[in-house]
Amino acid sequence: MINSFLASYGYSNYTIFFPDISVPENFTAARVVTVHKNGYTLATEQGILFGEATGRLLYASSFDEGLPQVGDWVLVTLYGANSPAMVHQMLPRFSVLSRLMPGTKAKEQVLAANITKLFVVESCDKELSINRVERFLSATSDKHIQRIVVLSKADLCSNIAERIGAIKSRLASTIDVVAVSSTERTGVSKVEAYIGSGETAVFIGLSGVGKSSLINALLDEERLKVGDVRTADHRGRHTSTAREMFVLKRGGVVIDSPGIREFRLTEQVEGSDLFPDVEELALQCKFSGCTHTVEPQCAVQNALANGTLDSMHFENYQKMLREKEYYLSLVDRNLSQARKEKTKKLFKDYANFVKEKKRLGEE
Ligand SMILES: Nc1nc2c(ncn2[C@@H]2O[C@H](COP(=O)(O)OP(=O)(O)OP(=O)(O)O)[C@@H](O)[C@H]2O)c(=O)[nH]1
Ligand SMILES: [Mg+2]
Ligand SMILES: [Zn+2]
Repeated sequence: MINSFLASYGYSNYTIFFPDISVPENFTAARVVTVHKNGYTLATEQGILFGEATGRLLYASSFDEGLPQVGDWVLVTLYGANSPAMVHQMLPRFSVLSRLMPGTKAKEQVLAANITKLFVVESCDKELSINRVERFLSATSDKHIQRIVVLSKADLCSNIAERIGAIKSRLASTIDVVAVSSTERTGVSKVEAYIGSGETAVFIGLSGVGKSSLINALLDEERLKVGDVRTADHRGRHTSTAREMFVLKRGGVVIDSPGIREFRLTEQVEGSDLFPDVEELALQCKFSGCTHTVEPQCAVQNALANGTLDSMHFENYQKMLREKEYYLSLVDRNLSQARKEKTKKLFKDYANFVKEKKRLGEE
């Protein structure tokens, strides 16, 4: 019998993908709800508990599949409400949402694990960018993850049908498009209908598009902090700062995430018309490959120091450059091969763990 609290976090759904999963005696399965600096918020059969990774897990993860992320199922030992649970082993993942770490070729960063739905949120209070929608959609092509486009803030535009039509005509017919207004609560139930009991959905999109507002509407309570109109200005100040998981009343799990923009295409960075001031300054740096960080006689650093260059503006420029690197690393690397190897490795690790515990139990 699966514990009902774990079931509400999708454990039954998970075991459909891995029917042979076995939990050694004295251990129990738990799901990572949030990742903190020093540990995890876990959904366990005793409710929500704080958990810490064992030294063995920390050691093992530093050079292979990485540490558990939001959505991961793990094997834990519980010590009651007043002591942290110990996280011993990650269980295999049936799907991941990941990105390559900006600026590195080899490192993949898992954003969420064991998900079945990906909602790409694009807001209607701005000009529609189908390119951007496509880039976010390209975050995964996992066959276990259905992708849906959400046009948010439908109350703020008058041409919603036109926008839906424009997106539909560009995208594959397998990708649905729904319009919602979280403030007027229209279309919210359409989103909810995609998230079956035991399923896990992730919401991604630029900062300020209304991801947290939509999740609040789905939860029917103001659980998540929402950005005020002034700060939601797409300049990199995120209201949500962590990926976090919530259970819907009618079943199903949703993961909120901070706004991300890493699926930007390189053409938009090169020859971008957004940063002519920085580009011009960069031409005046003493060294041609100047990174504008530690080099002497750097025109950019000088301009920042005397206030003629806005530091927020420059930060944004640097961020865009990192994204360009990221994009370049994406196109020349066989990500799916690396992913397959990782999945295999994780499964082997888990199987070894179970075998070892079983042997110890028999001794
Ligand atoms: N008019 C209108 N405003 C909305 C709607 N949904 C969200 N907003 C507003 O948009 C702003 C940003 O909303 P958030 O939900 O914080 O956006 P977010 O995508 O979670 O942003 P980050 O956490 O920074 O990634 C807030 O001021 C919301 O009140 C909507 O349906 N209609
Ligand atoms: Mg948010
Ligand atoms: Zn410089």
